Amino acid sequence: MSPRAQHAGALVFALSVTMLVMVIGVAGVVSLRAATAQSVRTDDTISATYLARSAAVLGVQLLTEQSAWRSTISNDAWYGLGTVNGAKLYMKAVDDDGDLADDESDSVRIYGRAATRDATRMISALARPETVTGSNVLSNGGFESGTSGWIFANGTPVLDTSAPPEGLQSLCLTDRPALSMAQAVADVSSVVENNTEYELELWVRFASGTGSVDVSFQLAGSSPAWTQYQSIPDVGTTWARYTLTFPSTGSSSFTSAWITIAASSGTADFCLDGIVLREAPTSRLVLAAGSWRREID
Ligand SMILES: [Ca+2]
Ligand SMILES: [Ca+2]
Repeated sequence: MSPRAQHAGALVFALSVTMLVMVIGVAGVVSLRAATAQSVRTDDTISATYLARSAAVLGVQLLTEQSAWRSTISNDAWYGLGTVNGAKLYMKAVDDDGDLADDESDSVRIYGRAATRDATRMISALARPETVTGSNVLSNGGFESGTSGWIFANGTPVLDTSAPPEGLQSLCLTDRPALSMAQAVADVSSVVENNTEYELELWVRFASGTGSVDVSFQLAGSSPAWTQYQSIPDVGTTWARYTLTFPSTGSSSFTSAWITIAASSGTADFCLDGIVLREAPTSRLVLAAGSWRREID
């Protein structure tokens, strides 16, 4: 059975020669090339074995880079990865239930296959999805260092030690003028990156009544302009924690980046604490240790 070549549009593998060589280097093919005592045929067989393993590793890496891979590739279908030293490399993903897309938490078995001049080898390993959560990039989001790192508008910043939801103090904007948006602004120019989804978490409350809180994330100097808004309605007087997700920052360069947290109405004291900005959780595939299996072609 020869591997079934898939239509190029089905899976766009951004495969670079550099990446391929890097992965194959990890698998040890480079050192094998020095084994000159081997007969050509034996060398070819060993190369095919290592290249098959490399194909599986490369397959996992390529799938991880494509967030929608579960719906863009077919279960148990071979995809070509390219040719290295005359060997053709392929990979496929197999879900035991036959459906890659029905459950993102399903493990899949990744197969790598290499066909050299005189040998074809196939090897597989189990790949488990793992959620990766970014680290906080915002400084002093808990106001434990006072107002350091923050700029405020339309209100007087006052540190409040009475009942902070995190740490020893929160921050309230008091003496708010009517019909103005009280704002807490953080410069995140040096910590945010392009092509990244972020999420912002915060504790928020008003001293009285209810109101909405608007959070904007702006990349200044980008073209086209990039500003995203998220609104939290009905914030009350009890501390509540919210998580807001922002879409990818895109590829346009920017000169500065700003997070603005604003109370849009009323004059009640507006209080914040525990503000965290981090990369939104992403899912990646991780090869399970000890799960490699030689497959019979
Ligand atoms: Ca499934
Ligand atoms: Ca705090």
